[in-house]
Amino acid sequence: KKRVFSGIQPSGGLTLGNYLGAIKRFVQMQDEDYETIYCMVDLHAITVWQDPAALRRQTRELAAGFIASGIDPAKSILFNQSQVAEHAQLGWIFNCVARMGWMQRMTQWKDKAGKNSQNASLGLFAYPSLMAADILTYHATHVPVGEDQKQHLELTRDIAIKFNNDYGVDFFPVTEPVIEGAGTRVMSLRDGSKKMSKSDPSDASRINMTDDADTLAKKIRKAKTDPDALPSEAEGLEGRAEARNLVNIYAGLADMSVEAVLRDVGGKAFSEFKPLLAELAVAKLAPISSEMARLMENEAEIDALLHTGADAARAIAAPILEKTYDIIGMVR
Ligand code: AQP
Repeated sequence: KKRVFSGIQPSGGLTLGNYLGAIKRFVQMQDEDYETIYCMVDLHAITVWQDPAALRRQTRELAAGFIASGIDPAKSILFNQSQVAEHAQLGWIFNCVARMGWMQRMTQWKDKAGKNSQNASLGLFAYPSLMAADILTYHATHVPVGEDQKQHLELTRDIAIKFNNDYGVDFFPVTEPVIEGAGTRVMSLRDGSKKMSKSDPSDASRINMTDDADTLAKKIRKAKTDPDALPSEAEGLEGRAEARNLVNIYAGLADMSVEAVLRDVGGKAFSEFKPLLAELAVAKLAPISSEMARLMENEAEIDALLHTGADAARAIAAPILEKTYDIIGMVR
């Protein structure tokens, strides 16, 4: 059976990038021919400092965001990473498989560690190795992610292949990234060359899933654009990063292709297009954010769901970890 695993960090509030790049596809895959496992990767979040109270709130809010977006805990396994110790245990083994040079080439490491990399946490450096463990401790075959995670998924494949070669086994699957649709690369509203991110210091750069209608409309109105009208064909977006981004967002929210959106809005000025985009964003996101707020009123219920999800996840992960220990020669 095809098995999907993917995760999101509770390192802040959910953004439209997380929704269009990841969660929307998670929901679709749940109703396709897959077994689906979705995780709040709290161990990944602490690779940069997290305030404990904020981490707790963000983890529950992320769980609420998943459910409000359509993840059904009866159909998918939904839990937070730290409740299933197998992730960290297999992560250690993969730290011994992966090579320093592989990690040094990761662009997310280079971006997040910045110039002062001596001061970054060891966990931030090893992030992709733990991510490989997240996926492979379930023998997941498919991983839906945004474009920015492509390099980490290639590294996951390299780790699986090296492990299998080192030990002469055919044990870990070589996973397929699932990077599809218009929303796989949602960019900052202030800079079309930067990805929209939870941790961007400028709130105006992103759309949060919890933004109210007025805030949403204002952010879209102020989004950076160029002075030209929208083209009627996709080639006309070449070299127009901000225009392309807003059209992609529209396409992602409306479940349309970029070509179909441009057939409708080609020739319009941004002053006409932006209100249409704002109206669509409010229509799609307001029901999700109000459902999130409702779910957040009952934290005990969220915690219980995550606990149940963790039990189900562990039931898959534990035998795979045991077999891994056996392959590498650990006495049980
Ligand atoms: N801008 C984006 N466009 C499309 N997909 C995106 N994703 C994130 N941003 C975009 C996808 O969301 C999933 C979860 O990401 P994450 O929370 O694990 O980490 P991230 O990619 O580092 O996301 P952020 O928002 O930028 O968080 P911070 O600021 O904490 O690093 C992934 O599938 C990702 O591709």
